[in-house]
Amino acid sequence: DQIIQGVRADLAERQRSVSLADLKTAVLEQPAALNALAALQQPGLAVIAEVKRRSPSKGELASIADPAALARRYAEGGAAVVSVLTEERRFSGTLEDLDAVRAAIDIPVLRKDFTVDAYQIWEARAHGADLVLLIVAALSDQQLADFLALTEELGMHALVETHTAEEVARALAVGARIIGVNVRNLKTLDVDRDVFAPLAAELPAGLVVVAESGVRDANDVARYASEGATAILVGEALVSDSTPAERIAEFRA
Ligand code: IGP
Repeated sequence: DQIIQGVRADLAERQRSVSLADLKTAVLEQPAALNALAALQQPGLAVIAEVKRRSPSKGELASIADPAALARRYAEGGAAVVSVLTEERRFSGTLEDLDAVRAAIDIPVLRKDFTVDAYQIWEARAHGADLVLLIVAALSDQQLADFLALTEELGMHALVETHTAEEVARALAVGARIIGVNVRNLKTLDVDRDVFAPLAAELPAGLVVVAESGVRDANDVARYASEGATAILVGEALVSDSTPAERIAEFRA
């Protein structure tokens, strides 16, 4: 659809300025990826705290002058992972934001983008990411399997995002170990928290189950946790809070 078209156009431009061979060289110079799976499996509810400047549904969420400072607050509050949106057209994210966050903290970092090409996985690792997002709805089974394999070859993990029972089945079939249920429908952008429970119920124990989107307060967190979430991914509520570290600590309590 439209989002993906924009992502592909921006990708084509980056591919013209930075070759895959250049990225592979940069990957060799990176320290090894941090173990995001282990970070997400620590006891208690894990929080993935997102650096998100704007969203297509709500427009500008916060003017984030210093993504590194925000990421440090997230880490202080006890986030397991910091997510950085790098999609430019809809979310005003950049790879510079990813670089700044990577340099600021020593916990795993998720490069959050619409992955449609292996180039983006090399790019994520070249910029220090430990985890990438794979959205099942945007990929064929073959792409999903190939991208997951490449992610693991590069020492990273993948957050495999679903929104329907069919997508959950596809995520399980490729052996995803970190499965997200996004309660936001990416076509209509509507948030429906009732989407989470029935899909979480399909997931075998032992996986990391991430409730994505629509977390407003501790009540939402408690509900997702009671429905089987072992982790939550929170953007808007944290970027628009004046004390994000305290808010994360409250979510984990
Ligand atoms: C965060 P929220 O409602 O807390 O700001 O949502 C996250 O779930 C959302 O940013 C997201 C997303 C995505 C963004 C989930 N999946 C895929 C872009 C692409």
